[in-house]
Amino acid sequence: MTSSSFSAPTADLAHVSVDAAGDVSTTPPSVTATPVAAARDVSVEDLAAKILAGDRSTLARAITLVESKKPEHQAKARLLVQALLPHTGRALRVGITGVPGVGKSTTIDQLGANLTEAGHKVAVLAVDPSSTRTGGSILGDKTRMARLAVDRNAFIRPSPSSGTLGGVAAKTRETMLLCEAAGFDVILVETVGVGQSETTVAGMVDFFLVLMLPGAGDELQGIKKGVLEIADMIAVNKSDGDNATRARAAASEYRAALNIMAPKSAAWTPPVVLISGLTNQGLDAMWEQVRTHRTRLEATGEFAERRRVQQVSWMWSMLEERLMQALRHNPKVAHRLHELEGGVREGTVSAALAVDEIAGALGV
Ligand SMILES: Nc1nc2c(ncn2[C@@H]2O[C@H](COP(=O)(O)OP(=O)(O)O)[C@@H](O)[C@H]2O)c(=O)[nH]1
Ligand SMILES: [Mg+2]
Repeated sequence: MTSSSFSAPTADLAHVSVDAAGDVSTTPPSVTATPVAAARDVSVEDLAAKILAGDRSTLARAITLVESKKPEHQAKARLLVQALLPHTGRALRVGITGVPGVGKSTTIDQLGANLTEAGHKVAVLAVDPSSTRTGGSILGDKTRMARLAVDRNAFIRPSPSSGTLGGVAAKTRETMLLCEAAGFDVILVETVGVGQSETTVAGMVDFFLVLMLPGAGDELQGIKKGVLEIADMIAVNKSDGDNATRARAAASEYRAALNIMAPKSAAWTPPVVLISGLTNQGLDAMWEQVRTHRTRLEATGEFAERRRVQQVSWMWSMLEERLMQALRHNPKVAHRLHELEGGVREGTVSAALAVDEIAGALGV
């Protein structure tokens, strides 16, 4: 990468704008951009400088660049992220999951408000590949996060509205880095308790928080063992009013369940806490646990090691995605892929033979 590539303007980019809902629109050059404006708008150096200065609209526009499918936008986004890399990594990254209705948005809104009140800058990102199908649940979430939505020290960004989980996750990671460069020191990544997305989010954060509903017995049966394995803390939400007793019972069942599992780290036993996102009860104590976790794992070196491991696995998953894309578009094999897949589906070609032919055509 040369330094000149940072300032090379791409005319195309100057005309991309983002509306309030985060949608991208492209307008003809004659309407929006003078050549001067174009140069100003597209220079990676300029974007980087404005992001570092905490300019929110530039941050929003840069995230749109990251989310764009156009190869030239992606290339620009990569340069931008690379340029900002030295200014990233200072935030505490927390993933939050739980079934729909458990109170993620309510809790994030209250927790976020507590944190900005204490002087933090909070970015809320979402990884929700299902939002493609449901038409963007986060728009509803934004109204649920009424306080943060109007808080100058908070920034809410919905999940990218299309793509595979891998694609959405890659964009969320880069968005996280941009937010860090813009001065956000707490990143909350919300995800739904569906399929692989929890593991994916756990793989990009320092701390993974699982929200549970009050109620024991039956509900405990429904817990996926996998989510307990990746949880750094369980918070039983809605522990208010009539729920208080049931919440305590649930908490002891979760504690028992966690007790029989090998902890991820010798320095940290995942606690089970009782909270109410609605009434703000227990949220300070919950956040204190997040901070204690960081202090303890920094002392053992695990905190930094976890990030290093995450970065390397990020590299490999991006590489895999890129290689698969190249494979699908490779003229030597593209036409055969479909036929071979059909053969494997019908049972006329063995999977191993199909792989042999494809790999052979690629010379690997
Ligand atoms: N009683 C009570 N209700 C809550 C609490 N947190 C959320 N809720 C309610 O539960 C419903 C779902 O909350 P929401 O934050 O949208 O859940 P999400 O789908 O996990 O984001 C809403 O009606 C909230 O008002 C809580 O701590 N106590
Ligand atoms: Mg929600």
